[in-house]
Amino acid sequence: MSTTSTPTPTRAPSLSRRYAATLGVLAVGAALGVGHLVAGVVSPPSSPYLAVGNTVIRFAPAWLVEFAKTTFGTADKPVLLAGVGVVLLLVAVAAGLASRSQPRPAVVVVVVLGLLGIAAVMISPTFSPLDLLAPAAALATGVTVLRRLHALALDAAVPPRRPARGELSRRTMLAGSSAAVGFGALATGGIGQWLGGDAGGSRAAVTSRLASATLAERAPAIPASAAFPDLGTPTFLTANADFYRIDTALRIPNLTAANWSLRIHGMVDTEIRLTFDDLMARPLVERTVTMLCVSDEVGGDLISTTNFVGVDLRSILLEAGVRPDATQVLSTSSDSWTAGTPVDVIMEKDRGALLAVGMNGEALPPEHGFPVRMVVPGLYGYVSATKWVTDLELTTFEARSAYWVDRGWSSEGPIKTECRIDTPRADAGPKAGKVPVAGIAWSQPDGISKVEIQVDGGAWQTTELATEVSGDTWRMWRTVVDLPAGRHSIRARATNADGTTQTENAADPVPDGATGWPGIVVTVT
Ligand SMILES: Nc1nc2c(c(=O)[nH]1)N[C@H]1C(S)=C(S)[C@@H](COP(=O)(O)O)O[C@H]1N2
Ligand SMILES: [Mo]
Repeated sequence: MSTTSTPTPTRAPSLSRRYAATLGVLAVGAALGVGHLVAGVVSPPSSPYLAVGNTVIRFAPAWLVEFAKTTFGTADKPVLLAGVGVVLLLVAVAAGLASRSQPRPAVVVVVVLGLLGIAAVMISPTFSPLDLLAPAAALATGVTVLRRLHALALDAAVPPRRPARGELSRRTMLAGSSAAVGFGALATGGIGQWLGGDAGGSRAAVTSRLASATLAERAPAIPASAAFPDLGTPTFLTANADFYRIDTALRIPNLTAANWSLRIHGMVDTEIRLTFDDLMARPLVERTVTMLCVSDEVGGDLISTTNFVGVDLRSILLEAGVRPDATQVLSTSSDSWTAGTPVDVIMEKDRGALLAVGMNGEALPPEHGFPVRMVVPGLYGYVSATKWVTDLELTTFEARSAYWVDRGWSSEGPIKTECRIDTPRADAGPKAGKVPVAGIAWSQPDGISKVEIQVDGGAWQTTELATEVSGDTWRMWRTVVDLPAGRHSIRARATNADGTTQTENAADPVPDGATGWPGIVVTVT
């Protein structure tokens, strides 16, 4: 606010239309530029511009996405991002025009935009707390620029006064500051873009390479009878955005296909180094796998299923020539997380261990390991599923220990036979009479042969199993029970392909996976 008083003001000073609009654009532009720069250093997708753009794309109505795809092809995303840019530009101009005499309306708009940026970053599937830095810096920059330039501009708008000798005229100062802010916005944005690399572009390129690749082996189609989503079980394949996520990464590694490589070394006859192109030049196979986290509690949801596409890991190790005394494949990610996998499990002919590059027809999402992760069906993720994998060392369990093993978890992590009750939900009050009961069960890699339930401590009753897809995936089950009004307890237990029933002993996830029969209590009305 100007403190200069004019002797007889005819009107309160106000900015010209042209400058007011410019001011709005400068403030929003500086905010986005600084946000993009901070994001380039911390985590590229946390750029408020990209975060808002990606959120719009994520929640855009299907018809709009379809229209963008058919009209712009692979340029659909840049076009949508440009659209977001145009909307922001219009909002910035309007905010500026609403603030000719007072900065307040534009400040409110900039704060609201800033909060939208923060919200977009927070609901992104890749969110981690450090990601708040970029939108917060953007908000602070936008408000500061707006207040400062507005004050200067009001000053310059009062009737001209002859500058004292050696003093810059207010108009010159305003023009200089505005130009500096505009230049700064472009420079910070540009540097942020350069620092952030082109992970998004690289992912899109890998997705289109996968779309046109010929697969040497396709996963069998998934019949509709493999899942009962109408009854409340998950869909058979988990959408990438819903796939559970576990990792220690404070920020998602900023890898591209071009800057990725994998070294296979240690107790091998021939060290191998693979670029992403080397990997893609090998036969690509597709495998449907249910992944599970060892931290999953009985009844928990750290379990998901996807169609991975990748390269058979065993064939690569055969080429390297694993020495007979090597017992462990120690895999390391670009952010130095490690997992230790038994060599003999990876080398089982039917195990199907993969270096995966795709998930459900797309490149791996950044938060699931783009560009390459390891996958070993039948083992918990912490001993097998290294994301952003860049190094495989053949060694022994005595010589090296992996991240979670150093923290008290077991060095071996085969997935245990388990099941879960999805329907009825414990908090749902089904109506008395025929009540559907359904859920999932798993026993990788051999599969499930039976799931039984028990109502109120009575006799165990066999349920109907869904069509089996493979032993490496979950299997849904369902039944209907007659329940009178009142409280009822339901328990379930699964039996694997060789006839072993999961243990009743309730155990915590530490050190090698939870056990126990899942149970719910429902109130029937
Ligand atoms: N680089 C890296 N890879 C990792 C982890 C990690 O912390 N860092 N966590 C592992 C664990 S414990 C699990 S359960 C799986 C989870 O994979 P997802 O996030 O794709 O579901 O990744 C594994 N791979
Ligand atoms: Mo895990």
